[in-house]
Amino acid sequence: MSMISFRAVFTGRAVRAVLGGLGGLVLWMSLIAAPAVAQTSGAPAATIGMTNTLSFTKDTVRVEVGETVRWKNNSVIVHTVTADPEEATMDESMRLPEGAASFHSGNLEPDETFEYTFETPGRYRYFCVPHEAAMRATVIVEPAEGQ
Ligand SMILES: [Cu+2]
Repeated sequence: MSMISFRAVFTGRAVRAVLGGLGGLVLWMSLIAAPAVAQTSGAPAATIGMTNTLSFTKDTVRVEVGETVRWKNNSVIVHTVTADPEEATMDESMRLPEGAASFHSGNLEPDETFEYTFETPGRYRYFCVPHEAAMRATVIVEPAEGQ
């Protein structure tokens, strides 16, 4: 056996060993993760962070009617998730689709989360009350599959 073919065989075995190990790890992780998924039957379709640099981590997310978006304050300052004309001081900071309900998280302290389930399709432009001029983003809600 030449050195080259020996190496190829050895490498093949090493790769299989690593893949086998990964397979076990993935299986183990899926076993660990399964109960958590089952507990939160309304698991969010999208998760958006809120940062120290006054931004939402995703400018735009797309979900379907009936799906939930979760926001998490990953920063050390208070933020809100707001699409409520009563809270807005600028016309351009928010927009709701026709017939859609408004929403407002109230103040979210560091590490707090807010979830909202969208029941009306359309484009939602929302903002953070303390940082209204800078901190805005969009959720696009599409009709549920089959509608
Ligand atoms: Cu903010």
